[in-house]
Amino acid sequence: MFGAEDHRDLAEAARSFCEATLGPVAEEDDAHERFRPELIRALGEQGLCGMATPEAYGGLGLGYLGYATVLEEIAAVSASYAVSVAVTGLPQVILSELGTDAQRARWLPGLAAGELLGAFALSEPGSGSDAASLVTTATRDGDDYVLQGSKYWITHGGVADVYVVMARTGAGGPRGVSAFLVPGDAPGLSFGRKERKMGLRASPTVEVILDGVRVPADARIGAEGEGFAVAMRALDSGRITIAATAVGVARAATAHATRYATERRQFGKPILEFQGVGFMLADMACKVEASRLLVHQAAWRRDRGAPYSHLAAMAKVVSTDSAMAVTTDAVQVLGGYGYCQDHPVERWMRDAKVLQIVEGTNQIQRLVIARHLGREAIDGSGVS
Ligand code: COS
Repeated sequence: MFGAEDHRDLAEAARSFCEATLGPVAEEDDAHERFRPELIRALGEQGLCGMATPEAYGGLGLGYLGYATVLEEIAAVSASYAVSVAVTGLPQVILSELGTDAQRARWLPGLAAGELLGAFALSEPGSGSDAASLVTTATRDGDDYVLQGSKYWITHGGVADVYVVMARTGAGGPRGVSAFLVPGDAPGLSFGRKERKMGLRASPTVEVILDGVRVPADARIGAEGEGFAVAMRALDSGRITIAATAVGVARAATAHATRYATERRQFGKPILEFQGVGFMLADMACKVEASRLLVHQAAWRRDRGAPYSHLAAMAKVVSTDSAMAVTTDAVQVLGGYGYCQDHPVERWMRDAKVLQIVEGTNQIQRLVIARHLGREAIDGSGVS
C-alpha cells in the first residue's frame, strides 16, 4: 500500500506499478474494448482507487494535489484506467463530503479498496450540457423513492456496484433535482447499449435504465432539491481529475514523439534536428508543463478550501485542449508510422478527444469561467 507523504515518491511508485500492470494490456484492451475490473482491484490494493478518500474510510487521505499527481502517472500508461479511477472516485468524494455516516460506512471502504466500482449518472439522452433539464424521476412512495428514467454515457454502466443517480423529485430546473445511491443489483435496474467509442475504449460506457427502481429514503444524498448542487460539486472535483488525465496523456505522447525524433533519420540526420520538428516538440513540452501547473493550482486551491470551480474549469480547458493538440502533433511527428496502430500515439489522440467532452464540454467550462469573470467584475464575488 502506498502511503508516502511525498507526492513524488508516491507518483514514482504508481508509475512503476502501472507500467508493470496496465502497460502490457493497454493496447490490447483498447483494441478489444475490454475492461478488466481486476486491474481496478489491483490499483485499489495499492491505495490508488481512493486517493482523496479519508483514511478512516480506507482511502489514502491525499489532497487533490497528490491525487492529480498520481492520476497523471496512471493516465500516462492508460487513459481508460485513469478515467475508471476518476469515475469510481466521484461517489467517494460525494459521500466523503455529503454522505451520512451509514452511507459512508456502507460504500466508502469497498470503493476506496477497488473492490467495489462506482458510477455517476447525470446525463440523459436529452440532457447533457443542460444538466438541470434532466427528466428521470424519483417519486416518493412511503419510506421509499421509485426511480424511472434512462441515463446515457455512463462509465462503468453494467459493472458498477453503486450508482449516484440524479433524478427529479420536484419542479423543473436545478432545484427540483435530488441525488440517490442505487446499488448495482437493484431490481428494475438494467443496461442498454454499450457505446462503441473512438477512444477510452477500455472503459465501458453504457446506457443505464431505471424502471421502477425502489430505493429507501436513506439512499438519498443530502436533502430533496440539493441533487444538482451535489452533482456540480462532484464535477468541480472531477474536472481536476480529467485535467490530470489529459496531462498524463500529453506527457506520454510528447515523450514518445521526442524519442522517435531522436531515432528517426531523414536527410542524413535525426529529424529532431530539423527546426520544424524540434520546435513542434518544444511547443508540446510547453503545453504539458503549463497544463500541469494549472491542474496543480486548481488542486492546491481545492485542498486549501479556497474557491476553485473556475480554476478547475480552466485546468480542464487548457489541459484537454492541449492534450488534443499535443497528441495530434505527436502523430504528425511520427508521420505514416504515427497514423498506424504500431505506435500508441494514435490511441492517445483518440483518448484525448473525449477528454474535451466529458465532465462538461470545454464550451461549458468556458461558460463557468465567463460567469465567474462576470461576478468578479460586477461585485467582486468571483474574486479568489
Ligand atoms: N457547486 C455548487 N453548486 C453549484 C455549482 C457548483 N460548482 N454550480 C452551480 N451550482 C448551483 C447554483 O448555485 C444554483 O443554486 P441556486 O439555485 O440555489 O442558486 C444551481 O446550482 C443552478 O446553477 P446554475 O444556474 O449555474 O445552473 P445552470 O442550469 O445554468 O447550469 C452549468 C450550469 C451549465 C454549469 C451546468 O449545467 C453544467 O455543468 N453542465 C455540464 C454538465 C456536465 O458536466 N456533464 C458531464 C456529466 S459527467 S460526463
